[in-house]
Amino acid sequence: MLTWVRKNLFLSAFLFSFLLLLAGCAHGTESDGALPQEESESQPDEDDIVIGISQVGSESDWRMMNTKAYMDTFTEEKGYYLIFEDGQQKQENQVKALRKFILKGVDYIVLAPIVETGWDAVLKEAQDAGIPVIIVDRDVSVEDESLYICRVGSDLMQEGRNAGEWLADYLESRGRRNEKINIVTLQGTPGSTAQIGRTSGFAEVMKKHANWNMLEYQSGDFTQAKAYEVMEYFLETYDDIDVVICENDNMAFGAIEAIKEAGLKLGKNGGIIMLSFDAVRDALLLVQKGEIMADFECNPIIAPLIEETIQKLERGEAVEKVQYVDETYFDYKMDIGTLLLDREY
Ligand code: GYE
Repeated sequence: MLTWVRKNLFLSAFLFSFLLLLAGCAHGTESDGALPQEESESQPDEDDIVIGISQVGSESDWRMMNTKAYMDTFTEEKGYYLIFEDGQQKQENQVKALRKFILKGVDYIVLAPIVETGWDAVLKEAQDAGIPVIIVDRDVSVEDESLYICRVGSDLMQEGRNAGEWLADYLESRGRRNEKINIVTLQGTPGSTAQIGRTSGFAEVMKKHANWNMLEYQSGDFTQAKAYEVMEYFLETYDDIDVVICENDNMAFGAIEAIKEAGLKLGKNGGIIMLSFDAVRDALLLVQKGEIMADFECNPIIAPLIEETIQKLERGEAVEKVQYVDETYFDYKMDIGTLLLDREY
């Protein structure tokens, strides 16, 4: 039987090849700074809308789905010419990509920023070049908010609050309202909105529960492999962990493997209570098994809302500065099997 790590490495490799294939179909995709062959062959049509997308990387199932949605939405048939750049989890690569988009004179820049800070200078360059920038997925923290048109993504702080509220209700329902509850958190990439929002949203609820004891926060960088190591460390260090908060599903996969290897139980019958974020398909299957108790959805399919925004801008209409996608949560009591039937991710 494949272990979770191996299974998901395999899955990631498969998805990665698939995305490479898709990316190959998009125009001008490159990763090493050299102009790819097809870029010299393929040029946008005169009335194409040229969009430069700077993506974070390919660190999680969520990200793979998020990228696929861009490819599916901004197609040639619909009159888009897409330049997709994978930042490989490094801000410097993303800054380089933005400068390249500016040089090329794209019509729109779509930026999924790995972290919130450090964007002022390059966004000013885009503004000076008259190129509208749409911030997607995570947020930026800049002095002058007119440097970008709007942000389209998730209310990541609300996701964190939802997790806290869910835990409070659950503990209450199990008669554990006043018990000391030891918690560890596997955080996402430090300084990313997904980390900041989820951590602080949860912390807000935690303040109302003096008996909740956060033993430690450690980053698993949103990846399964790193989370596996951090969870091993948590288990070696603390012998009474009640709750594990994983700030994304891939980290939950790594943490679950470490917990099982340590011979510990997960779930409602005296096991570790695991909460996660994203609600990708493989994680929902674990919710169904009761290994993840609740998963707070983060919708990766934001491309259609970005397209709607671009179309509004094309018509000269105003757009909302902050636009959130709809999200919900799933827990072990729900009929996951049925809802997976018509869920895309
Ligand atoms: O939760 C995680 C990914 O920024 C919301 O990034 C996104 C997060 C998502 O790697 O899986």
